[in-house]
Amino acid sequence: MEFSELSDYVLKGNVEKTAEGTKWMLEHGVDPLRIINEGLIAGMNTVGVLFKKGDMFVPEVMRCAKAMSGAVALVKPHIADADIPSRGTVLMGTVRGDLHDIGKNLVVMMLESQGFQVIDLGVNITPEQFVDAVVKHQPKVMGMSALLTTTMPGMSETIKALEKAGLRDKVKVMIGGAPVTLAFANQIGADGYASDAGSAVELCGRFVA
Ligand code: B1M
Repeated sequence: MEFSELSDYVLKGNVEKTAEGTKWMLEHGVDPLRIINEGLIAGMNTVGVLFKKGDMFVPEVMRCAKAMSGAVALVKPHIADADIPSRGTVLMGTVRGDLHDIGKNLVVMMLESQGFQVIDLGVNITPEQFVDAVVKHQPKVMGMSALLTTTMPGMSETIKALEKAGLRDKVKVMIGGAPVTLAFANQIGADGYASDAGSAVELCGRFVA
């Protein structure tokens, strides 16, 4: 089984074959991170290209997302290390109006595997919900994900809401998602930007050091 075959199963939205291929790779000792990066994410990247060109439509993309999420759930136990002492709490959510959660879920999984306690608020999270959760959980880091250019302003609004609530200096703000850049993070006053799940873990590590 090659990574390209696994990518192809994701691209075809074949939930069963993606799961079977992932299990096969795990059983044959393939590095779980390579399964995610070179198999599953590679497949989703091609989905993105075809979706943009109008060669794939929302129902098909949803099936691909289902195949990917199912496979990520299979990989998760092979990455998590329950014995690592807690490095602090990270709050995570996808911003208001945005339902994309595959990337966020990968970041959550990687953070948990590296000893962070993660409170995942889910998707479509309003600035008020982020602020309430910061009050309730007092995390060291608050992470916001956005996949749509139209929902990115929700990140800036959430930072303003934190300022208004007098909480801005109590929590580090990390942002990410395909359309997000370091320049945007600087522009809206976030503390950091991560381009992928591994960088998000590194950034959180620096925040809590
Ligand atoms: Co959507 N979608 N989608 N979609 N979708 C995009 C984002 C799009 C780029 C596709 C395209 O046109 N090429 C486009 C956005 C265009 C734009 O904004 N300019 C788009 C669109 C238009 C839409 C709809 C509007 C389509 C419609 O209805 N007409 C609609 C919007 C729904 C909504 O949110 N309100 C929509 C819906 C959907 C589905 C539901 C079908 C599905 C989502 C399923 C789900 O998430 N449960 C979907 C998908 C799957 C995609 C693409 C194809 C793939 C996204 C993905 O999962 N990538 C996407 C195309 C693309 O991104 N190229 C697309 C894999 C994932 C591992 O990568 O999410 O980037 P990513 O996460 C990475 C990094 O970005 C980073 O780490 C992750 C791991 O490496 N990261 C962080 C992410 N969050 C982070 C947070 C951090 C740090 C790092 O700190 C807090």
